[in-house]
Amino acid sequence: MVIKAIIFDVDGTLADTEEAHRIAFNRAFAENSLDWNWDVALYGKLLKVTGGKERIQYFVSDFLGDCAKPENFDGFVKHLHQAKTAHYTAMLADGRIPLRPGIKQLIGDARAAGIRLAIATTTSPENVAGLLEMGLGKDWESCFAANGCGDIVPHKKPAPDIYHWVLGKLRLAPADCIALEDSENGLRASLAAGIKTYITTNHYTRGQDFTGAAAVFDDLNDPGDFYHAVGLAPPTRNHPA
Ligand code: XBP
Ligand code: MG
Repeated sequence: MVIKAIIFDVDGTLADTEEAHRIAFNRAFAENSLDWNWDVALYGKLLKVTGGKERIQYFVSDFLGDCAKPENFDGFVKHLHQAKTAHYTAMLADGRIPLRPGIKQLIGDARAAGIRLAIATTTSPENVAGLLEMGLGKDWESCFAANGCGDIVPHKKPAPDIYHWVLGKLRLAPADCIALEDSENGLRASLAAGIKTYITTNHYTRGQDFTGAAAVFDDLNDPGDFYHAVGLAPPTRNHPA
């Protein structure tokens, strides 16, 4: 199999971001005088639902009960999520969320090998831009042939929509690509799109069901294992971390 493109998930894969998301949610709740506090254990449960707006809706309906729903619930959720995104992008701008070890090297080596790169994520576009501008520099967008994120598709992961969107942009068949994901939701999305998928776990996703994954890695600290699994030449050099 000649890989023509690697499609990257963002949160949990390119960077270990969910703790920062969790803190940003809680800051948005506090500044809106809501006594909600998503601790690590609760957030781990709420990650069952992808998309920040959908996650807030899930929390209210399934954890607080519909009685907690304010008037104009959609507008309320949208406002809260905008506040949360402002807190999250501020943390990104402070350089507090680095790319995971091995990611920058993989991106550089894949590009050097002529492999196209793409993004398929449920997070918001401003979050992708903030993370990758800090991690890859101002011209980060030139690294990616397609950037599928947020609300551009009607159904978020585990639905395959975002992967179908990216394949369309790449004008490639699923068999020409591989995906790198961190979660069961992400794996179900990429497999439903017919894409061979590798998993790199984190503390929120370790222990999830990765049935169907081509391989599961704790991390890419030694990308040689990943390179061997996907048929890339071993890393030639360490790209600056
Ligand atoms: C992870 C998600 C996102 C983030 C929060 O996305 O499900 O919702 O948790 O980001 P992925 P937003 O793993 O697909 O990158 O609040 O912007 O949704
Ligand atoms: Mg993810």
